[in-house]
Amino acid sequence: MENYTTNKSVLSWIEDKIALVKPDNIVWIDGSEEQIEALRAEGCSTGEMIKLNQELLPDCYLHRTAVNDVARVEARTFICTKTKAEAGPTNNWMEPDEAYKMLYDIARDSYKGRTMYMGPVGSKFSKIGIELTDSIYVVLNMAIMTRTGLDVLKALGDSDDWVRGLHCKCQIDEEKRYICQFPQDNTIISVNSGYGGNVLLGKKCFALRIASYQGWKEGWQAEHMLILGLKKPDGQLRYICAAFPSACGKTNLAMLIPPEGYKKNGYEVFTVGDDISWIRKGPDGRLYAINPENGFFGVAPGTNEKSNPNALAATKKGTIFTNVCHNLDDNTVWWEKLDNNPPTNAIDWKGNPWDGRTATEPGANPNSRFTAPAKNCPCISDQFENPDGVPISAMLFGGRRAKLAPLVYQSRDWNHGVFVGSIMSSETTAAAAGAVGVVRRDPMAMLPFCGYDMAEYWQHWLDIGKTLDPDKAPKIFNVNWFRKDEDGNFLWPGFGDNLRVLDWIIDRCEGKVDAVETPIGYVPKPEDINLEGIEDEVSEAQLKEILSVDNNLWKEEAEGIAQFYKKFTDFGSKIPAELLDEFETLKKNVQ
Ligand code: GTP
Ligand code: SPV
Ligand code: MN
Repeated sequence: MENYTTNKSVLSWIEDKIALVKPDNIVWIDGSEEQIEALRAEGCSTGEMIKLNQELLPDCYLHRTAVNDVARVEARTFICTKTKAEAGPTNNWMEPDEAYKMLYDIARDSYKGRTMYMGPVGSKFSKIGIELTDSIYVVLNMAIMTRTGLDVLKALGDSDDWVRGLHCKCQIDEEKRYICQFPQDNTIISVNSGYGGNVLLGKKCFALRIASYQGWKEGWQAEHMLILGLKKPDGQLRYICAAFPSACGKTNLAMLIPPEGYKKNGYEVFTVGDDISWIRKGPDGRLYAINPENGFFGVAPGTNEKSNPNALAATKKGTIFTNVCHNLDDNTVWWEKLDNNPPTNAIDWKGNPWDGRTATEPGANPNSRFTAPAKNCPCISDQFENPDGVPISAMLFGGRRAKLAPLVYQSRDWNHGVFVGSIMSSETTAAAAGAVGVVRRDPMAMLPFCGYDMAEYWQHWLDIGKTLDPDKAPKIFNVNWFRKDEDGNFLWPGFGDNLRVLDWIIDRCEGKVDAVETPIGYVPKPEDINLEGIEDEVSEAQLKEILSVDNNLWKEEAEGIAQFYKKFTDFGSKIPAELLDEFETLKKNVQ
């Protein structure tokens, strides 16, 4: 091991963990293509990975997780801070010593007969972590999702500022599945899962839960936000960050294809990130965002040539598919809404024979995913690797609300924007285990990902705002692509047509368009949302409806907000006074 690093904190932590889990073999991941190729071959020889048609899908593989292990497990995710108060009312909490003991008992000897893979992950500019795992699938995914390799160890030098990650796939026992974050020890331990967000420890565990805590201590922010660049006909680029809960449209918005008329006029969208933003103030006083990831772990179902051709193109090489349907006729993959030709000779995500003509169950799991290299994406931004990040003009919050929230509204100022983020709510999706379609509060889309007391997190947002010149601060908006009519049909076509809303948002940021003041903020005048050339007809009446604000519904909403805030006061958390003031204003406004 000393050949790779002489860093004492790294060596002693790893030696400790080797003594705990007792692997038969130990492999350092150096990030080389040869090593990755050898691991793919080994994964295929054991059946862990399935090699797909290499002519149609070069370097692409399929993996199926256990049927009870297909989504993040929020009920089994813990923030292990010294006190319960530090974790706040919205997180599960465990006392760190107790948690370590329980996790080490599960992890003890669990690598016997297995190989331990050790990969340093992270980027030059950002943060460094090392994940120990006994899963080739995890190694291959991490090699796509992060900048992995020995250069990272060199960059770390002798520092002990790195995140320790231990993953034990062990036996898949749901009752012993735990995803534990120890923000005060820069440590993550994940046991008894082999699925995405539970085990790719660089993603939600590090880049959001641990990083949000680091950002709080160090004066920056880790957010569940996409980053896109919007080029307008004037040739200038503006950047937008958007926080939507899991499976609520971040990847789709980040890779948006402008409607024909817009394209002709010179509009273009570039993707900087599709899931996570690290945000800090730049020397010019504006907020800048980087994407700490190197790939996309995207929802497969619903991705198609029309909804998101850029994401689809990104999956054509070097991609790992998880829990999709395997088409045996041509050894490719399929998922619901990929096209209208489901395979007839296939294996479904559970590993059973599947025929699209007669099937009554989906061929792909609703939370099946692709892990695709960011560089494959046809619209990847030329700023993707810029270590300084991109300057943010607007921040968007949004979720799935069938009735309440209008298509778009703008907050009155930063503090009101933070309030709008704090009261976000959305219907749950298949991205997390549990019921789907239930409305729940998900502040800033961070409910499952905030590594400390959410009330302190809101305070952190407000404190950042205080350091910003209001002229330079991003403007904050809320969007809702998911308003439905009485029959349950979406009232807004969404996808590429969302550019019509982004266009208004940028014009608002630049003071180029008026708006209507409502009790909840500023909404567009209907005539300022350009519907020219829209394919799925949106009538004037329909547009008026989705821009409308119903005071009665908002009065009901205020009760929901009061209940949610009460959770904090009951727990002993301190909701910032600014947010309580904003709440009073809202209640007065909707009277
Ligand atoms: P995570 O990776 O879980 O964080 O999800 P995400 O926020 O990146 O969501 P994604 O873009 O993958 O979209 C999830 C689902 O929402 C897919 O089924 C999409 O088809 C659907 N979706 C995305 N954008 C829109 C939209 O504008 N309108 C409608 N109606 N559906 C959308
Ligand atoms: C999400 O659930 O928000 C995801 C997928 O992006 S996972 O990596 O599983 O968290
Ligand atoms: Mn996500």
